[in-house]
Amino acid sequence: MKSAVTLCLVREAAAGPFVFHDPLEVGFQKAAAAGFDAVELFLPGPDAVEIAEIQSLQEKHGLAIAAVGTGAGMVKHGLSVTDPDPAKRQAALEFIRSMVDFGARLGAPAILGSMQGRAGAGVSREQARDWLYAALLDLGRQAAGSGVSFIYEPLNRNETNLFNHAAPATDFLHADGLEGVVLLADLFHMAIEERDIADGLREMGDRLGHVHWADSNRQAMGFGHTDPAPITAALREIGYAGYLSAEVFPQPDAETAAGQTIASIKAALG
Ligand code: LER
Ligand code: MN
Repeated sequence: MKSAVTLCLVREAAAGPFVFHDPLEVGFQKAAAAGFDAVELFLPGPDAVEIAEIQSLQEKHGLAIAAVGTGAGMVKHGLSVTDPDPAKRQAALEFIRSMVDFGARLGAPAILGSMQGRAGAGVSREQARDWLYAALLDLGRQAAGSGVSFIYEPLNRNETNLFNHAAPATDFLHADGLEGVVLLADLFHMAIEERDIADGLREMGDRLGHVHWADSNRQAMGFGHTDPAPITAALREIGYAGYLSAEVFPQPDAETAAGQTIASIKAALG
């Protein structure tokens, strides 16, 4: 397993659960200084930064790109793949497609989290799940064609009513054509929703593709009340070899959150 830390350049998400909210160069420098293997990027869109600029920072600081988030499509443009308006659904899909392409050029998968939206406002859960399926089918195939996976993230009940739990989300991904889609286990959402986080990870099994390494209060692991020991045991048991990525608040400050994350990952992996 490898370590990663979130770096956010989206102004509308300045108060969001991302460790670094610095200009790219500073964020890369801080991530490398803290000892991370990779950064997870939360950018305003596919044209916010030149690929060559990111690649040169990667080379300079020895960092991989773990994943790219797509939440800016929601927080900046109010888009989701389950919006009742077909034009907005289409715009959402196009935004995510552009982020899949952007991520693939860096060898990184894109994540569908908040842009999944929710049922309600005249949209049944069945209808919303059908639209989600159609989006994942398209995005999973696009990603596979570019040599990367596509990541779907179940969220807690306050952020979506589509999938809040590991087991039904895993069943959903077994549908025809979704082979290119993997799951994101955000340990903050799972601390709210799962009866047992480790069992949830076992449910995901080989469909687990990414982990947001966060404590129960969305601070760095060790600053809340989640016990990481059974979680890392389950990750080992299912043969997970991906990233443990800190999507947490910069509390009490970014450097302390980053340092605590690295310490918790070292302790967990022994
Ligand atoms: C949102 O709560 C979240 O966990 C993000 O990773 C999704 O964009
Ligand atoms: Mn997350």
